[in-house]
Amino acid sequence: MLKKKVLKAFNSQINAELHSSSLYLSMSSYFHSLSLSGFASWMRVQAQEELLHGMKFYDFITSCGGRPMMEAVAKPEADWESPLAAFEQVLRHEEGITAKINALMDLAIAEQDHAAKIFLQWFVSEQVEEEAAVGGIASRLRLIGKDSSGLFLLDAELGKRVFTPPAGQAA
Ligand code: OFO
Repeated sequence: MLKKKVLKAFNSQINAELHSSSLYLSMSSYFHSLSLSGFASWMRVQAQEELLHGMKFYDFITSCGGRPMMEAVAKPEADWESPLAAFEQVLRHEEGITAKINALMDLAIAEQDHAAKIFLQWFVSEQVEEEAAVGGIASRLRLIGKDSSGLFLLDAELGKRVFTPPAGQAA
């Protein structure tokens, strides 16, 4: 059984993950509008992963006998000044998500909720990977600058990313 405070915080995290998914899908659409199909595909995969993150919280709440509650998802931006500006926003966004996950872990520790701590451990590691991946792409975009051939090479590379749903899930 989840404690009230943990249930409330986990419900808010579902909303944060759905907002991340919506933001990245909006970025995917932005990249499509620039004919950068590899970037668009990378962002679409990212959006699918965020939806899965939200579902992980949803499923954890129900498996603990709680009821997930949906809230309005904040409207994402639709346009960015450049691919670099979009990735810089993703990095800031993910740093904010990391802070939220850390706050959830602090709460689970304070409430002595061991199941929640084990559940959150996956997200702690995932955030390290996400910040590294996004920070790496932002750095490369800075190096590329206005060199369009560099941008198209990176686009081809990012287009290779595929979404692999975990066994038994088809988000
Ligand atoms: Fe981008 O990560 Fe979810 O939690």
